[in-house]
Amino acid sequence: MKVLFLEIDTERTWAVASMGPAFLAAWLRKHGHAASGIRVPPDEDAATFINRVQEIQPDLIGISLTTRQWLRARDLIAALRDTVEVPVIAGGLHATFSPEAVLESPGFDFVCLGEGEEALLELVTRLENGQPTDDIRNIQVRGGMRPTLRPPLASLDDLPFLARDLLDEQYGVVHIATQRGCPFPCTYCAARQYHDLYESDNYGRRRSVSSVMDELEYIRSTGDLNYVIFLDDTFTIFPTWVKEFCDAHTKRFQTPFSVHARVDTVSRDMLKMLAQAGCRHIVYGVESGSLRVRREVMQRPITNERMVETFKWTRDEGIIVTANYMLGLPGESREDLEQTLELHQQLKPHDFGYFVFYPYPGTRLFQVCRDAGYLPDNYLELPANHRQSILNLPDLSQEDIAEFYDRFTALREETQLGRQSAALTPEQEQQLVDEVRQCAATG
Ligand code: B12
Ligand code: SF4
Repeated sequence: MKVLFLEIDTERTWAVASMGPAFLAAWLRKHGHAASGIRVPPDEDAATFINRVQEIQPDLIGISLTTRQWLRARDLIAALRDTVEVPVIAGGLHATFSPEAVLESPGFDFVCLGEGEEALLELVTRLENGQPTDDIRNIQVRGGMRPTLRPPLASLDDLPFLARDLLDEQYGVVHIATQRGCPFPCTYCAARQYHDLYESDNYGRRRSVSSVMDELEYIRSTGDLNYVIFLDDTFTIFPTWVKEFCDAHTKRFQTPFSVHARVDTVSRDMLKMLAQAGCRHIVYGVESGSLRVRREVMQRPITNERMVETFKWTRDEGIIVTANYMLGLPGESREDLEQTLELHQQLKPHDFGYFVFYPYPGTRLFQVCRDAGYLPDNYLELPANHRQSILNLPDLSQEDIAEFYDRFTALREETQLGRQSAALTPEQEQQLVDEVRQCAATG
């Protein structure tokens, strides 16, 4: 069977396409099916998109959904199905936690809840053989009941390497996933919700170091391997795994790489080891400068002192450090946001990201916002981005949040200009400022 995956870009084209379809395409190919992907750029109109799909003539369309992608995906699929009679299945976090809303929209026949490899293969096989499709575990059918779930895959080492042709990678910058699931309870995080979906503490799994090394070796032997971005939520959980990884990577590759980490999962020794193994960049989620907000709202009780110390250790090891902040959470005040700006001055990261809070379906804070009446009635019709709040909060107005967002943008302009070692021409300065503003306008 021929499966076509769609990557729906919204306001900007991200440097890498969704990982989910690249996993699924590899799995389908391993089992004898054809799988390909197309990316729908932000400015492509529906007619052009439909023509491109028609040229490929797929037997099934697969679409991976984050909440941000949902509204555009909904419109494009409705337009497609006016012209082309092809079954459509959606998966990913948004579809998993809003299956009914997705299946009520024209053109969507199936939703996959949770991990997709085995479920999609079963659906494809049944469709190919003309068998019924209404009793497949993890697959909810339009108009059907919520399905039961099969257990998560026992070992991630059984997965074939990613189908990189779907990822749209360039310049030998490759993306690797070594784990699924995250053990932490952050209340705003959609990734965390898979643990609750499967009602299991065993959802978290990690590939063996040798499997990761084999994938890197495979990439090197078939193309360019210049930089590796590990897309795991928290690369630094399980210190023994990290040590084994660093030893193996130092011996075999030394390709520069970057990771995401939580401050409370790293030690000075681990940072030293990572730096020696080639780690050039770490992104830490700081989220808020207010310990009260981190403790009471986010369930991230890391102290400011620990953060300042860890940022210093990271810089001392010559690793570029990025901090990520959030603004506009329920229970947050202007004073809390001032504290975030103050903490930023102490952390001194090389760069930072700042994201207006959006309540993702399935998260605990989504529930809090709904129960407290902070969500507007038409929230499903509002764009899910990280630059504009959709909430009606009692202690922080949308104007307050917008004002702080602008202050973060101004601060980032300053940080970026301050990072330059050589003097810039006025044109170069303007270009840098424009880039920061463009990022803020599409964040
Ligand atoms: C890597 C990553 C990225 C990458 C790649 C994008 C991607 N979606 O893969 C980049 C850097 C581009 C990115 C960008 C953003 N991301 Co991001 N990202 C992640 C991250 C850390 C890992 C995703 C991943 O690879 N998972 C591994 C794969 C295997 O899991 P999976 O995607 O769930 O896929 C499995 C199943 O869901 C299912 N499945 C998935 N798709 C499909 C499709 C079909 C047809 C079927 C049958 C099944 C199926 O099968 C897959 C294999 O088992 C997640 C956190 C997380 N752990 O999920 C956040 C996450 C997906 N990102 C998030 C966000 C908010 C963003 C940004 C908006 C952030 C920003 N403002 O900069 C952008 C928007 C991107 C977009 N296109 O909309 C949120 C999404 C929340 C939500 N409900 O929408 C998450 C969950 C982070 C969080 N903690 O809240 N992101
Ligand atoms: S925010 Fe990060 S650490 Fe917290 S649950 Fe999500 S992925 Fe895990």
